[in-house]
Amino acid sequence: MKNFRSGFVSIVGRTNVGKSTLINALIGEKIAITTNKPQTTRTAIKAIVNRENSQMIFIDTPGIHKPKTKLGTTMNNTAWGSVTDGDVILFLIEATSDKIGKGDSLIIEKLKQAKNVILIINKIDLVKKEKLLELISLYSKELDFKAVIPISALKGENVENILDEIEKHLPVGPAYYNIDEYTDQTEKMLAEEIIREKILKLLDQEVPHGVYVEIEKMQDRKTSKKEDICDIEATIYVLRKTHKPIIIGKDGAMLKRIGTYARQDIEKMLQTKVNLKIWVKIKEDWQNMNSIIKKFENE
Ligand SMILES: Nc1nc2c(ncn2[C@@H]2O[C@H](COP(=O)(O)OP(=O)(O)OP(=O)(O)O)[C@@H](O)[C@H]2O)c(=O)[nH]1
Ligand SMILES: [Mg+2]
Repeated sequence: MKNFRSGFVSIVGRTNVGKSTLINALIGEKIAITTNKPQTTRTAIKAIVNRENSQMIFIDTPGIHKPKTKLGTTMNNTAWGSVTDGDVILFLIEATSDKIGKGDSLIIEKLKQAKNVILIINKIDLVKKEKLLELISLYSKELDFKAVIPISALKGENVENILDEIEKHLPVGPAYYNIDEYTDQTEKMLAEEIIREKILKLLDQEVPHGVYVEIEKMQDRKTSKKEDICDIEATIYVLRKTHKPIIIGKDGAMLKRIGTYARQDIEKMLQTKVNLKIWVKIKEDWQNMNSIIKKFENE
């Protein structure tokens, strides 16, 4: 096809602005976990959108923040690396903000080296129209955006317009991925993230941010009634001794809730019954251990 276009699209912005909610909305599948807590996303996550005349490879990134651990530094490196890397950059901000904060100023500075930057004003469901106009004029003074698109990633509002706009700026090129591939995340990675999402949603800040999840076993089998079932064994690693009883809860009640919610989501993803077993272990200071941080590095 002569006019087929393809390319990479980075989604960048401060933490919690809705980058992962947007990537899910763009592909219509849940491949990135989303929570109201900062620093939810820890690695770059790819999602592929195929259209009649184009293929776009989106990259969701960790939110830009001030790192306090080696994990934080690795996450920030991934995020900063994506700011200028990509045929098109979607720079996300929140409609509720009323000035350009320090984080956004730093991002804008770096974006001056990028090719095609589109400003996405997210969470428009939370503000009035007049507020949007002010924000558009404020940011437009700072950078020459190819377009400014107000959206609600949560409600899927105006998301299709982003695809139309990106297509205009993609170079002519072939499809890099098969049409049936929509993410680089394996089922194991997705299941680990689903478990971590439940922990982030059910518990306060400190404990979930010190958690990482590892799946040791993921195996299909037939039950005695000849039904398909997937046995999954996972371990939640916590940062401190005091965190373990919090994750487990009184008489195991919290771990049971985490397990039930995670199992329901994993069943939906795998389209099969799941038997999920979870252990909790302590790994002190893992956020500063190179051997573990490797898992989060961008390959
Ligand atoms: N009201 C409203 N909330 C939204 C919208 N988009 C995202 N959110 C919420 O904003 C919060 C953060 O969303 P995420 O998608 O996890 O944000 P993120 O930018 O990926 O965050 P990090 O991964 O931590 O950098 C969640 O509670 C979302 O439900 C939107 O359009 N409207
Ligand atoms: Mg995210």
